Amino acid sequence: MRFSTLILQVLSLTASLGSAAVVERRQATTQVFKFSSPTSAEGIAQRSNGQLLVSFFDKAELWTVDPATKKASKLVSFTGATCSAGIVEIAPDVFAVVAGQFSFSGGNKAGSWAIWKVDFTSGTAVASILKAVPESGFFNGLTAFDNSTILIGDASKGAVWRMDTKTGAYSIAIQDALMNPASNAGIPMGLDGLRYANGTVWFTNVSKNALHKVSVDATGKATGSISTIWTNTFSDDLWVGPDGSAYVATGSAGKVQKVGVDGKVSTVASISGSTAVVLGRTEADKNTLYIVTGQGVVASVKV
Ligand SMILES: *[C@@H]1O[C@H](CO)[C@@H](O)[C@H](O)[C@H]1NC(C)=O
Ligand SMILES: *[C@@H]1O[C@H](CO)[C@@H](O)[C@H](O)[C@H]1NC(C)=O
Ligand SMILES: CC(=O)N[C@H]1CO[C@H](CO)[C@@H](O)[C@@H]1O
Repeated sequence: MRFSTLILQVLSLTASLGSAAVVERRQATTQVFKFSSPTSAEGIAQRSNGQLLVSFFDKAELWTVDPATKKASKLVSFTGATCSAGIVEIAPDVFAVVAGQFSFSGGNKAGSWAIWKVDFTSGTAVASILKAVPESGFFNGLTAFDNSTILIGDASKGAVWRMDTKTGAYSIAIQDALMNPASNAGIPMGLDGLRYANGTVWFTNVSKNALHKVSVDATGKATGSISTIWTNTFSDDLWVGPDGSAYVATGSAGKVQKVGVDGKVSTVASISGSTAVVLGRTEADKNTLYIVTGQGVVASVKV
């Protein structure tokens, strides 16, 4: 997500003041593609065939980017929505995508958010609404939980919803003050990045420069207290790799941070405005981290 210039300045000042303890091992990234319109890339996922999927904060569209040919094309316009966000695979080559009504000029429309289904199994992208959620505040993050459940981050309610991907049944799994927007947030967003892996829910608070994690049970409810990894670096969406390392997009902080299995934080890429990351899933790119930015860049870096 992208904040106003004033907020960005404040956040990058905070980030630069707070990053002294971080191990610096940043690498330049390689540009895969650059969007000119829409531009605020917000979510990224990869299909099993290697094609990337990209969503946009400034437009409710899903695009595909081929990392080999460096070409992109639009797959879906989510009708009735102006903004799209988290993307996650819910069955082989079937993806769920967050879409709803937000714009930088008009703000967020609570209750407008839905989870869409984009099904590639027929050979083309077929989009339909999986479930509209009238109780939604401001959906953004999205992660797989088990093979029939997703978790959805609600940035204004400060909550994680769980949804059954077969029935669309949903309820709040976790709600905590650490997920609330800061009282002075330029856009009323708290919980932004959301990723479940191996019994742990990782989340960021985008208006509080914070990364947290919490252990959860089989229903997605927290089983212990929430722990804090940092509170000094602007934090957007994140990915957790197969070895348990987390990779976090840090927007105006200008880098992608890795939280190793040992808890050590290091910098794996230098890039401005990163909003989301995903680790490649094919044999050829399993060590490649793909990054999207609020300026329309899709980039890659070896990790
Ligand atoms: C889904 O998970 C359940 C329990 O973990 C398992 O029994 C079932 O086989 C899985 N179904 C699919 C389609 O993977
Ligand atoms: C998963 O969690 C268990 C228990 O906390 C831990 O021992 C294991 O190393 C973790 N595996 C990964 C891949 O993170
Ligand atoms: C500005 C703000 O609200 N900061 C909070 C961020 O979250 C940490 C805990 O993760 C709090 O200690 C800070 O007060």
